[in-house]
Amino acid sequence: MVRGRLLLFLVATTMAFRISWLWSAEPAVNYDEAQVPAYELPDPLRFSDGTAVATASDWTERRRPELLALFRKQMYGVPLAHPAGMKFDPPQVAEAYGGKGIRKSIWVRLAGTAEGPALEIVLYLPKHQANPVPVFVGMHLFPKNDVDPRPGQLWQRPAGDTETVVPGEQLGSYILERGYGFATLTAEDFAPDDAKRYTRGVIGSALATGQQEPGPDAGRAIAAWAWGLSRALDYFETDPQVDSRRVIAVGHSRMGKTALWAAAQDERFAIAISNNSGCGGAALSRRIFGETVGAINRRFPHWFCTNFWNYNEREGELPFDQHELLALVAPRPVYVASAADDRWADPHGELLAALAAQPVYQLLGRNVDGLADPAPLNRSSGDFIGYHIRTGKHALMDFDWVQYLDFADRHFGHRPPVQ
Ligand code: GTR
Repeated sequence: MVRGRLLLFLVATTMAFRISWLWSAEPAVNYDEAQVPAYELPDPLRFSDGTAVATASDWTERRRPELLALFRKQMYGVPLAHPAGMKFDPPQVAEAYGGKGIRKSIWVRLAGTAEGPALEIVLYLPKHQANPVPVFVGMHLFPKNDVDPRPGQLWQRPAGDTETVVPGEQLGSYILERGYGFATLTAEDFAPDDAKRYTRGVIGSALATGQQEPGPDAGRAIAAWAWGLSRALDYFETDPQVDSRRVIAVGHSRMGKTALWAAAQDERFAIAISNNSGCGGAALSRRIFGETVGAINRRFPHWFCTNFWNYNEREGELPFDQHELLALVAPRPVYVASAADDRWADPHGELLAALAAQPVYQLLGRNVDGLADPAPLNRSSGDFIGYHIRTGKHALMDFDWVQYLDFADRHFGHRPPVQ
C-alpha cells in the first residue's frame, strides 16, 4: 500500500517536472504586435567590420560573398559539392494535359553510372513551342506515385485540403498555356523530411565512413533540397526546349525557404519566389512573432545546420537577418507572398524583410518602388521585389500562381505563345 502510494507520488512528481520543463523550454508563441521586442536589423550595406558598402562592386565582389559565407556557416550549412561525373539519361517523353503538354522524366545519375545513386526530375512543357520556354522549378513532399500528372507537387499539400491547393488539370494547363514549363522534384530523393532519416539521401553519401551526422556547419535537409534545385538547373542547361536563363525557383513553406536559399547561392536562377516561407525563409527572425528560431530548430532539427541552434531564443545575436537572404538574390527579381491567416509564418515580418532588402537592390540600380506597408490585401505590388498578401490560409493557391506568372512575364518581357 505504502509502496503503491510512493510509486504514485514518484510518477506524479516526475510528470509534473517534465511538463514544467517542457513549458519552460518552449516559450509561448507571440501573436501580438505590441509584444514584438525592440530590435535593430543588421545593415546589409555594412561589412562585418562596420565599414560601408559604397558601390555595386563592393556588394558583388566582397559583401555578397561575406554574407553568403555567414548564412552558410551559421544557418543553412555549407553545401554539398557538385557531383563530379553526373550524367542525365535521355528523357522519357509522354503526352500530358490532354495533349496540351509533354511530360519528360529525366533520371539524373549522380555518379554517371546506371548502378549509382539516381534522382528523377519531372518536367512539363507546352507541346507547341516555337522557342525554348521559361520554367518554374520546385521541390515537393509527395510520395513518388502521387507526382503525375498534376503540378500540385510544386508545394506541400496541407493535411485534408485537396480542392484549391492541388487544383489538378486546370492549373497545369493554365501554366502551359501561358508559355511556361514547370518541373518538380521529390524531396525524399534528396533528403527525407524526417529527423531520423534525412541523411539517407544525398547527405549520407557525403559523410565520412563511420560518421553519423554532418558537422555543425554542414548543410542538412534544406541545403540538400536547394542543392537538388541546382541539379535540375544543370539539366535544363542541356535541354534545348528549356530557356535555362529564365528558370524560376519557387516553393511553398519549407520549400519556399529552399527556393530562396537555392537562388541566393546559385545565380543561374533568374527569379526566386517564396510562398509563405516564414521563419527561416522570408520572415525576419528578430521579430519573435509566430514561429521562432528556437521553435523551428526544436521541431525540425534536421533542416538547418546545428550552429543555427546557438541562436535559439537569441535571435538578436544572429550576424544577419532574413532581409539579407532576400538581398542575396539581388539584382535578380524576388517575390515574397504571405497569407493573412498564416500568422505562424509572420506575414508582416515577411513584408518588413522585403522592404529592408530594398537598399541593396537600389545600390545595384534596380527599381523597388511600389511596396506598401501595410500591404493591400489581394493585390501584388513592387517591381524587382514583389509582394502580396492574400486572404486565407497557409497554402499555394491559384491566386498566388497568377501573380507569379504575371511577375515573371513582366521581368522576362514574356508573352504567351499564340496557340
Ligand atoms: C511548419 C513549419 C514551418 C513551415 C511549414 C511547412 O510546420 O513550422 O516552418 O515550413 O511547416 O513547410 O508547411
